Amino acid sequence: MKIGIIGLPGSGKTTIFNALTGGVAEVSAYQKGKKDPNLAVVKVPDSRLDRLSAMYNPKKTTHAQVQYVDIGGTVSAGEGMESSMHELLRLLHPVDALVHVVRNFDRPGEPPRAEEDLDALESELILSDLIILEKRVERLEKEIVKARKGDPKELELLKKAGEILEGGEALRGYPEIAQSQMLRGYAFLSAKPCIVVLNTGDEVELGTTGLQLPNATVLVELKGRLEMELAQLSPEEAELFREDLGLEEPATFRLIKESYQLLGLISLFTVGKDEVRAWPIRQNTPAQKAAGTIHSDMEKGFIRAEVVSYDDLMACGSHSAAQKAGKVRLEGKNYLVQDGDIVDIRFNV
Ligand SMILES: Nc1nc2c(ncn2[C@@H]2O[C@H](COP(=O)(O)OP(=O)(O)OP(=O)(O)O)[C@@H](O)[C@H]2O)c(=O)[nH]1
Ligand SMILES: [Mg+2]
Repeated sequence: MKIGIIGLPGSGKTTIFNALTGGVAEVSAYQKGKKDPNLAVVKVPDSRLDRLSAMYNPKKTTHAQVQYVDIGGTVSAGEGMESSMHELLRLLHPVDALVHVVRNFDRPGEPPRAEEDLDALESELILSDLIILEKRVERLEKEIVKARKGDPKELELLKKAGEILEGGEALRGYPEIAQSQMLRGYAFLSAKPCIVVLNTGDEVELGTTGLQLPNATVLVELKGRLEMELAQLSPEEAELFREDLGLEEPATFRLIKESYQLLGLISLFTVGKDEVRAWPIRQNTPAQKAAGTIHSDMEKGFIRAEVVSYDDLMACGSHSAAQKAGKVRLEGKNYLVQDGDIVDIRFNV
């Protein structure tokens, strides 16, 4: 599961990336001509996992993970746009969702223009999709008429998508199109789920910038530079600063949690003396398939899943107490795993 960080040049993508990862990737790289994306795997914070870990005291605690790619110097309109768009497409093709960073801090001589910046890049995503789409429609129409190959259904969907894009809207708000298997291969950028990150300067109060969000996006506002600096301190130091600033948890936690949700992921837990672990699975995954996330043998030889919900386990205080209270269930292969289920797979190979 990979998330691409995009935004106009200098909007703070690498700063946010560093805040997410506690890393020290070089900021302002675009001006220096660096093009290689920064890549990092980030743990998904989960207080439930922490409490389970305290209950079982395992040798190892393993969080679910999300990957972030920071793509340096994303397109700006005008000269060279076509080639930078091409490069952008190549880099963004494999990502599952987008984090769109918008500058909301002063730059010498350039006060923030969050709304305009947001619209500018959103329009470029739409335009880029439209270019791909029009070429494809043209070819498909010819194929269908001349050679009687090519799928008319695909053409119909593409035309529908074209109308939406021409109306200036992203495809992500239209599940029929954004989630269509038939159109998957095109990897339309505006069809990818998207979080808008408003990167607010230290001197501006959070929540005071009005912003009209594009269709079907989620907003997370944070102070990127401050968060980056905090992420680079030791946990003890960071905690002290946070207390001083009246911050409860890193703002990036919300961003990571939102991205996890945006990807349609929920967590199931496995617990034991060796390891307590959160596993990312897609919403509405049946138990047998979910078992395959843990180990392919568990899917193949699946018999039953022993399940207790996180809330029931915590309310009862221990697994055996939950069992006595009748809260531990045996579920079959078609049971849809719920977020926070603690699962023990019985299998036989
Ligand atoms: N005041 C302030 N400055 C910031 C903030 N975030 C980033 N900056 C500054 O803005 C400049 C650009 O930040 P980067 O994180 O490199 O931005 P970027 O989007 O990765 O830039 P490119 O990769 O060059 O497109 C740097 O000088 C940062 O220190 C912020 O929250 N507040
Ligand atoms: Mg950068």
